[in-house]
Amino acid sequence: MSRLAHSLFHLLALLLTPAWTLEEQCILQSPFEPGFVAEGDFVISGIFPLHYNMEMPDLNCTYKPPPVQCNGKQDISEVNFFSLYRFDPRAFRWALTMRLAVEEINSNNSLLPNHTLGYKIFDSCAYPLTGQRAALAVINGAEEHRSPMCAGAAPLLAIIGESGSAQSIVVSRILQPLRIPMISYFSSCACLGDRTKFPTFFRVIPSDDYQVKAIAHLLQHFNWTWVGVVRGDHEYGRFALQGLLRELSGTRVCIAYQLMIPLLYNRQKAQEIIDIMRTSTAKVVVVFSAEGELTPFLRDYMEQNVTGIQWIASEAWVTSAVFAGSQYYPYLGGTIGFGIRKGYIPGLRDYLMTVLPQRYPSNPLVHELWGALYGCFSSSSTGSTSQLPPCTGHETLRQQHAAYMNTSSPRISYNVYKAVYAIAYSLHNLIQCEAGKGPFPNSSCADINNVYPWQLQHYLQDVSFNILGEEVNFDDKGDSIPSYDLINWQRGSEGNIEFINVGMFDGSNEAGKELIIQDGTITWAGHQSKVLVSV
Ligand code: TCR
Repeated sequence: MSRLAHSLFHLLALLLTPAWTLEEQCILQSPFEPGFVAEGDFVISGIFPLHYNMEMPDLNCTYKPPPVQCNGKQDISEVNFFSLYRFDPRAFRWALTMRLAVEEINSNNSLLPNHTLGYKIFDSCAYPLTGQRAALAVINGAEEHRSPMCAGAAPLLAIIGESGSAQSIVVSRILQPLRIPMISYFSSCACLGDRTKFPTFFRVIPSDDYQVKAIAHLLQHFNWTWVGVVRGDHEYGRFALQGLLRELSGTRVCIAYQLMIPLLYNRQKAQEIIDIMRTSTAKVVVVFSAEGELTPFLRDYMEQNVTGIQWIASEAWVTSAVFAGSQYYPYLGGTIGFGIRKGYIPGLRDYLMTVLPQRYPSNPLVHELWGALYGCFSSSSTGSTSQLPPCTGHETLRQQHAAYMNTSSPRISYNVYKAVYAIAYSLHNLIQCEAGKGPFPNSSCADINNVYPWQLQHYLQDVSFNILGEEVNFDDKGDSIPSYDLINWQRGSEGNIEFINVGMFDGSNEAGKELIIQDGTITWAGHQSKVLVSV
């Protein structure tokens, strides 16, 4: 095993292994990787899908199963660097955005004055099982740190995470007995809005209940009568489809077919889906999927030269930079869908520029980032036994990761940013509590030296603040304000795809007035300016 892979394995094992002794847990309060842990008066955790290649151990029980690893074997059908490491620079950007927000808050004298936020960042590997292990690692010791053995260590108060809905469901169930609030940056499944099942769950992304409403309005607006639906094999896909069926019942729109891309990608199944899409007269297809699972499907779809489909993209892929290359335009041009609001985070780009291997020589994640971005191994200090060539300084940014540095209008990073601020404002309100006028029994306030997560949750529920011109608050289900941009995939000057705003959906407007469409500005599938008929 290369030194890089070895140290990475070590880090992940450290992050993911829940079986620490109490003594070790105390030690973990000190930074285990410079840059990814910081002490503070109030500690929050972030869980991000930094890798996306979980390897399931063989469970035939003839020998002790090894631990699940985040960085599994490569897929031999796609031998390239990308599949070798399965490191997601975009998720790393989200993690860095959390760190930037914490640092900003700590240097802000009017928000949370005289107190500091600390953080710990964990990798969930983008799967429910590994997300579960990350959650166990996060909370391991969350209670024990209140014990005298770990005196002085600040307890964990909240979690920024998880990513996908399936992961958040698992993590939320684990946090529930400890009453630790979590704020997800992109779990949008309507199922998570059930407070009886997920009492500590909050999110800074609208529930898909609003998105399916918006899509149903859109289908009716363009008089499409027959549409197909394709979805991923997870809660997000399942509930979104259910919601869309609910919204369409009683309307003129009918579902021609409902198909599922299997979680473990299977070419034969994909072929069946492609054949149905090709032969059906319904040419409008709504796809509820994340970009990762859609990538192999679209590769197979494009290989067969199928055209004439008008795609309706779900929010998770409607602004996917990975599909923006010119080779996609003949197949995906004209796609339309609802995207969450973007925001410009001043300072994010400069901040990302400071994350250099020279600056963090012992941080394996930074080396991985470099490998993923430039395809070279950057460390001189560890002696390169990596499978990558050493960096010469003349590499160019790999195209599939160019989006890492594109910080002009982030959506998910912006959500992470808002989530951290929501916690900071809540803590700020908590420490401003006036003795005798507090919200707790006998009008008491929280003890600032021993704040409990449920006390923070009380303030989180009521928090309301303005950030970069946008109002942030949560309704009684922990949901945030439902507002989307309507996005259309148009041809850019270099033949590439550009994501153009052609309207909006504001779920807080009165019924019938939520959707605003600039009809004339839309480009349809096949580079047409006239809307297609789907019967
Ligand atoms: N909710 C999806 C996951 C997801 C996503 C995204 C992933 C959403 N938006 C953007 C990557 C980028 C919407 C879920 O599972 O809930």
